Amino acid sequence: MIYYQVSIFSFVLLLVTDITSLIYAADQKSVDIHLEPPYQADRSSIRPSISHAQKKPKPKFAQKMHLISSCNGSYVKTNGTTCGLKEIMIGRCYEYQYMKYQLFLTNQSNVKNCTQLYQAFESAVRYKPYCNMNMSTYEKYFQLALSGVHVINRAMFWSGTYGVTHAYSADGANYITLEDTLAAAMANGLVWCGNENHTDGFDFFSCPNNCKDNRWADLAFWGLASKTFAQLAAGEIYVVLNGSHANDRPAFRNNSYFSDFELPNFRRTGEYRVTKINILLLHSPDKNVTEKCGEKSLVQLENLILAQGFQYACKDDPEELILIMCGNQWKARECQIARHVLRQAWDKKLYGTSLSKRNSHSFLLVCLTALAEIFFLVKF
Ligand code: N1C
Repeated sequence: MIYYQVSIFSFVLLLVTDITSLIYAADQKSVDIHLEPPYQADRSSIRPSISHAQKKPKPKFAQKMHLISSCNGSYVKTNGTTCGLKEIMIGRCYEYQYMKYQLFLTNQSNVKNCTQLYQAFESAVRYKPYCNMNMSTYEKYFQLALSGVHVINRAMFWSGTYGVTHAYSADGANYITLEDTLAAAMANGLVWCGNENHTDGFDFFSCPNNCKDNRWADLAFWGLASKTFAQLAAGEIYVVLNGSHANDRPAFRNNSYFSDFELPNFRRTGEYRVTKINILLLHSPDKNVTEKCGEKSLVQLENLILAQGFQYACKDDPEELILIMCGNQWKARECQIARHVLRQAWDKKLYGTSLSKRNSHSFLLVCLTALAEIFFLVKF
């Protein structure tokens, strides 16, 4: 009888342990950091656009919606200009200057007039057909927003590593990415397009995001943003690339924003020239390594960089970036040892001794209980 009770107790114990670890595993999955950029409605890819024949026809109710503004108090999700575009952009400009970077405490002369900035943006786009845009459409806006700005030794570029790079740059606290500049922060994640027939001058229902006859329209804002940011970078700069792309996609590829708008625009002369380009090549936990420093597309990139007269360095997986990758994928095979060593170091910091041994004892106890259970179930 006692054996029977012991078996039932052990069985329940194991079941509870199992369920807890399942819940825990599910929790972990939901917070994975991804190397790829998240979906961004505002930035068109440089890759060949989808042919118009492939596009789905608009549903009928959509045609009617076009007649009314979706921003009349009752919010309706559309593919058009973001409701409150003006207020959001001006608000972000104030927040950026007076809260985030606290410019009022430092360089007074560099504070921008937010209303004037928004007006430069608006006059480039309002009442203007989206597909007529080109790479000079937003020139005035970028000139105003970024005049007098130089990013020295802290500019960070990336390709195929959006999540990790932005976790690492930490909103400009460690490094500065394009999104950490005022010009890009004001527009990041927003959608807009002009419409000459609409009373507001914006189309709040639908914005095209690929113009069949003018690829520059899709690149007008973010292409120029990338180019301008590259021109502001000075000293040593950092580029985070992905060396574990699937389908043989190279870490450095033609037709990317980085290759088309950033690399050709780094300054080679003058006080604010770029001196050295540091490549940080990442390999995602649990994914295959497709390229390392000194291989394939990295050789091509090195040659381009040296030909432009910059120094070149490449490092595979700097430790601080491994920690960021493992931070949210710590179940990955490559992260297990790091996790164990960290636990020991932290236990030592907290308790002056490692608890890991104690943890492994309790694990042993669970295993023994399980064995005992099997033994008694078989026997009785
Ligand atoms: O085409 P990519 O990378 O080489 O572009 C990355 C490069 C960065 O250095 C940024 O300065 O260009 C800039 N940039 C962005 O800041 C950005 N945010 C979001 C380029 N693209 C950006 N996105 C979206 O990611 C956009 O939709 C575009 O198509 C992808 C490009 O990502 P990529 O191929 O990884």
